[in-house]
Amino acid sequence: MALLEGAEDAVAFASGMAAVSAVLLTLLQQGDHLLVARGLYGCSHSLVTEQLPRFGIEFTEVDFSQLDQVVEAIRPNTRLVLLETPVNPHLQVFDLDRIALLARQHELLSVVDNTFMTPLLQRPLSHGIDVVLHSATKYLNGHGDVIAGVVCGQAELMARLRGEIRKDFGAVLSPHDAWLILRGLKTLAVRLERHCANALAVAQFLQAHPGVERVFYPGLAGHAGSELIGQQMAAGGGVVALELKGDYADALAFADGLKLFTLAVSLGDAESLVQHPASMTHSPYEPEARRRAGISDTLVRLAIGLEHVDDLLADLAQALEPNRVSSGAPPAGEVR
Ligand code: 4LM
Repeated sequence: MALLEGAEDAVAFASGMAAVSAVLLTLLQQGDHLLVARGLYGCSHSLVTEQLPRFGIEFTEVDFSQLDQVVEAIRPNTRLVLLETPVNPHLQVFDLDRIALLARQHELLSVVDNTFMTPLLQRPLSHGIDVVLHSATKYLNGHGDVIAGVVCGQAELMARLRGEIRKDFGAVLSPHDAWLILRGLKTLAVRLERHCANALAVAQFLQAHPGVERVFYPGLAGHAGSELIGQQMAAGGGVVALELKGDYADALAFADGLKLFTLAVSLGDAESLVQHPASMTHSPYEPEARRRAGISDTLVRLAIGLEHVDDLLADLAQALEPNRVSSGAPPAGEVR
């Protein structure tokens, strides 16, 4: 992973969240403040907004596409910026060159969660970012059967993560899971080609569908930050989000109506997955924070798998047929 990300070293963890928490607990102290992207994965959000404040670490949520607002949010005790790009789940893309420069100018550490891209599509360290991390649960493993995380960066920080933080907090990756990820990495390049090609076809199909209000996919012209494709990102990735025409119940009925897509959180598996951020990955958000992050009740996220694209499009077409009725109650809020 260090070679792929162009880092001095890398450290593996037992989950993506263990990687996120280890980085924040290593780089921040009581009394510090950090800036985080709106729309971060729900558990990263609750780590920052619910857990860290218990240890005297404050945060501000910012829109990293509005750098003047980011600068305004910097305080004397701000130490770090944390973002995903594209950001979970509506896939807004942020300019890493500009964010890394801004962080340097203000003596802030910059941390990028590169889970959605992998180092084959985007290498944040090459843009001047200090630390890059992954949920290896997703594309790096690729088969939906491992939970793991990785952090990449300078040797000194990695030595601290390995020798102190991971040891003392105990989130060690099992050898068998490490082996499965190494096996997954062998096919990462070919899998990503298929994920990205399928995702682009799905995004184009949805964009032309009358039942769809809006499609979010970085590979579509006009998407926020799509000009960074080819510059910062090699392709749009394998995740597509859409807003349906209708309401909360229609979004759930659509997700339930899909037959090939499994209703589940996660992404980067061989199989396509569908999830409803407001009740699943982003349920840890307070409703107001969710609204600010642009996560509406009708937003549905598709993690496009490796199936034949015709099968995916046929499944989407049947689930989007009008007059589908909701099967009832939303999934349990605890499913993250
Ligand atoms: C999901 N995500 O979105 P572990 N960073 C990012 C993520 O999307 C996730 C993690 C870290 C989803 C899983 C339920 C950008 C997770 C956390 O699940 O702890 O390996 O990764 O569906």
